[in-house]
Amino acid sequence: MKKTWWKESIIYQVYPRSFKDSNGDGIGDIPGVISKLDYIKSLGVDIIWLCPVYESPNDDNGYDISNYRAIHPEFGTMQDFDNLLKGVHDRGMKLIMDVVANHTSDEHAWFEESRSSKDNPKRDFYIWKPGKDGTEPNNWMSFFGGKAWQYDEQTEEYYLHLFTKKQPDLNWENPEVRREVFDQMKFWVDKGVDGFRLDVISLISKRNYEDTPYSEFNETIAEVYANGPRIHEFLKEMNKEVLANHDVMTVGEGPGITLENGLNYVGDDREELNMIFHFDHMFIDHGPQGKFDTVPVDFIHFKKVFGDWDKKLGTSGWNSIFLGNHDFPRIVSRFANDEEYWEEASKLLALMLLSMRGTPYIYQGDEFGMTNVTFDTIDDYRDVETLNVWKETQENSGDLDKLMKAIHWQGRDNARTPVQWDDSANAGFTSGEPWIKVNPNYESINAKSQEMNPRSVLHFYRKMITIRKTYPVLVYGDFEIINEDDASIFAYYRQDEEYHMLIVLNFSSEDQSFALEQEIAKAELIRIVSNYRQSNEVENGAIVLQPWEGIMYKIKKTN
Ligand code: ISL
Ligand code: CA
Repeated sequence: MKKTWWKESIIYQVYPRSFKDSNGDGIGDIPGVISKLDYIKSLGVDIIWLCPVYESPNDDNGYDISNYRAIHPEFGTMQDFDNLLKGVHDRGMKLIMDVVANHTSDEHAWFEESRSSKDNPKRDFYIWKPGKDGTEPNNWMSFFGGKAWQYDEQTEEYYLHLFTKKQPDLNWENPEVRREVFDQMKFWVDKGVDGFRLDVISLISKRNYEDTPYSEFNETIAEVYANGPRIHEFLKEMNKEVLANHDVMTVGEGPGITLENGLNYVGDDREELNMIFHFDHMFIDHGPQGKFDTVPVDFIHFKKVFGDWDKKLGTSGWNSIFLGNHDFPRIVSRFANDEEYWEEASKLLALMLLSMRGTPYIYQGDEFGMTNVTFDTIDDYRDVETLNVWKETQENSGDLDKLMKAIHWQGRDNARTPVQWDDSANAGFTSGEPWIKVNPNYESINAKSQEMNPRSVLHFYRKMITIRKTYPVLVYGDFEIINEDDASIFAYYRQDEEYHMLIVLNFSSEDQSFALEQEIAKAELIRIVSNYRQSNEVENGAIVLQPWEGIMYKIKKTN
């Protein structure tokens, strides 16, 4: 297996709008990120993934770009960006940009031209179709509710938007579109950025528009919207035009990428992407009607997702390990326990995230256990997806109480409340009125108080990061799940020529006994780390794990 820096790195994701406000307008900004670079560095992470900071009308918080080469004034100036990049590099870290190239904003100059007339030279930059029998060209649905087609009066045709109607999809079939996208990427590479996170890159090549049948949305993504016929051709072209000859990394966001086709995106011999984010564990609690139709997480399936993907990508490609981001609930609330065992459970997830094969991604605030939020009224929510589904449900006289519960579980704003820096007003995020309310638990959960407590979640993350850097087996070593059918314990080995590690994680609020395999029971086990002050000893070949306890052992090799 080839060794490289991005396999050995730990990535920290910054959603700048919610990170740190420097000027009191209530919106996080680039100078705010700069002011926290020492903090980020102190975690021990290597790379910062910066969510979009480009010019945008903010229909989808910057994932609707109106100018790829300009910084949104609410985030600062290009000079601020250059200072940020320098600050990151001066501290020995790297920075990757978020590229949103499946679609632009409808306020991008290209779209304004494109929609102006059928013979405008930019017409073909987007996907325009005449209606069929007086209605949409086909039955495609938007990821954010409603039809994926918007009728435009001016030229009496429909344009495609897989996300909101203010996010028209670019037509990648047009070589000029590809050239423009690659050119703006080169612009950032020339500035010295170290790579890209590519938004919904699995969707850029479209299938034919006539009759693509679909059934249930999540399954439909893979078969209808993602993995289109020219996807690999486009990615190879991007690689050749932008990435080759630069030491930059890529991670492609891949809704619809499956176990069967994942390696086609990241295989060593493919010259496409370095890593992808697949969604098999992110959609795990989505019911037949999608994310707001929540079903319980099937824990055995959850483990299997990690096992299966490692088998596919672990050695002939590379995996990324993440449990959440700006689109999903807070990880401790979703996969663990944010009440009685909040502290243990937050640490347990750190232990898991940083002991698997693949590049780990930490989302801002997770490093000190930020949780979901439960606002009582829809007026406190900001996310376009949440607001759309609310409106739709209202119009259809649906059950709004039920929906509110689902929003509390699944809404994207769970991850977007401001980072809780301290226990002062607005959690130290802003001196003004924050664009979205702070989670009321900031007085007990915040970075400052944990900084002062050596046993905190925050310090545990630092410890785990140090451990990952100390034992390369945690990066490259084989990953093997031990007890696939155990409904409470996630246990696995990491192993190479030098080391043999055992990780046991109790994902339940009860004591659980874990029986060691015979060979292992005979060996000497050295405890490297645990999230409890006091752990039980191995007795009669078994360990009794306390609620949400996680332990990593080094198994002494005997010859
Ligand atoms: O959160 C989701 C919907 O419930 C995901 O399916 C999400 O839409 C998908 O992961 C794509 O996300 C990315 O592209 C979107 C943007 O809104 C997200 O913030 C971004 O991460 C459109 O650009
Ligand atoms: Ca600001």
